[in-house]
Amino acid sequence: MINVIYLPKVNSTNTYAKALLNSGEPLCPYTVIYAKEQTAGRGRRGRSWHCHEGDSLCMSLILPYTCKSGITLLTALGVYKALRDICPNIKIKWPNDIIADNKKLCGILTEGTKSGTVVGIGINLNHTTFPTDIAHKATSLRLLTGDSFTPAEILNKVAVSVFDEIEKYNAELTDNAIDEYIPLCANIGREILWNGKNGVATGISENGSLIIKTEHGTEQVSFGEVFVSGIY
Ligand code: BTX
Repeated sequence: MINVIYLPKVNSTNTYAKALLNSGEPLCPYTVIYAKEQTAGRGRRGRSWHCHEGDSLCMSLILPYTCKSGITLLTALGVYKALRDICPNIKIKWPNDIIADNKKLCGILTEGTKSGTVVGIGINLNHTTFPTDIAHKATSLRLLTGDSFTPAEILNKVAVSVFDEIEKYNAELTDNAIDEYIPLCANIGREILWNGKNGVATGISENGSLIIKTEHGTEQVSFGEVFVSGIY
């Protein structure tokens, strides 16, 4: 049973969720923060996440586990499984996006606190247009399927699926989790550019790094920025 804390308006569901976790207030298991309107959605490294009321789903799950890199990958697996029936051509873009048509449909922001981990999930539901700066790299379920979606129906599917994946693997990136992840990962087999270097992604390591074969050998990239040839 999921406990949804509904907020009509908030700056960031992740910021709210972290404050709640740190307050020490007892929380039901499977707590999700959901905001109808998010005014200052955050991405990684201080970047912003575009949200538009009625078009975006903004939610944060509170997990009673310490923050580990595998949690982002398990969350992506959960989001993928929740959305694949609605939109079969989605893929996971390591480490934190769900993509379709080589554009970003969903972003995941994982943040640790001393009492647990918050995973923020932003999904573009009903957008038909995006702000100019992201128009070339963003897509929505509406643009992909022609249908409209209510945040509540998608929230429930996604939250159940993500909590399932995290619990199934006890928040650990096991060999089985990696075996599930790899065929769904858009990076694998593609040319990767990072830090002025390039190579082909061949796998995921046990700590969630991307394994890249270069002309000089094999390298592991942890959560830095990588560019995948052909994807935004
Ligand atoms: P990221 O840093 O990987 O991606 C952020 C980048 O994605 C931005 O710099 C911009 O180029 C692009 N972008 C911004 N908004 C969108 C959008 N709506 N669709 C596609 N591309 C976009 C990704 O970070 C993690 C995002 C997590 C968002 C959730 S929403 C609920 C929770 N609360 C919160 O503040 N953040 C999370």
